[in-house]
Amino acid sequence: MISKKMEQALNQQLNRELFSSYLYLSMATYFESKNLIGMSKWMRLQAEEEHIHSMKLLDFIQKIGGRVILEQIDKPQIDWDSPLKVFQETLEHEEFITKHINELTDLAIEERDHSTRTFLQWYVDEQVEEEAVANEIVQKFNLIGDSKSGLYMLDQELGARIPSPNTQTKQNN
Ligand code: OFO
Repeated sequence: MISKKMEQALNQQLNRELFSSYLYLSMATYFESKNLIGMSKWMRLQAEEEHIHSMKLLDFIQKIGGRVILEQIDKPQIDWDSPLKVFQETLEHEEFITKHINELTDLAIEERDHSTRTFLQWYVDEQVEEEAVANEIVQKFNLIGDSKSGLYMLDQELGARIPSPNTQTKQNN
């Protein structure tokens, strides 16, 4: 049992997670066009994880007796001034998502909807991770400054990313 207000708010978050996936896919193609293959791989994985975040929401809305409404997904930005700008925007985007997850949690508490509140805890924890990782990469960019060899090494490092064990789909959990 879920209120209409909560159902609508979860559907809006579903759209945000789908947009996140779309945005990171766009960033992956930007990196690919700059021959930063490691960063492109990092962003593709990020896009896949966001897709999983959206599927978890979709499954939950249905499980709790709500109706999933798929809305239009906004067109993401396609170009950036520099690789650093991409990760700065990633951090800003994750802060924006955190704000909405917090608002959703507030609504669940206000409505005494304990199952949704418990469900949202996964996203609360995930956002801590998302912001920390994006912030760490921005700090690394700041350390290397304009160094081309630093950029090359960071590209190698980010290309070594493996899928997070924290992203399980309905099929494998
Ligand atoms: Fe779904 O965590 Fe990023 O946006």
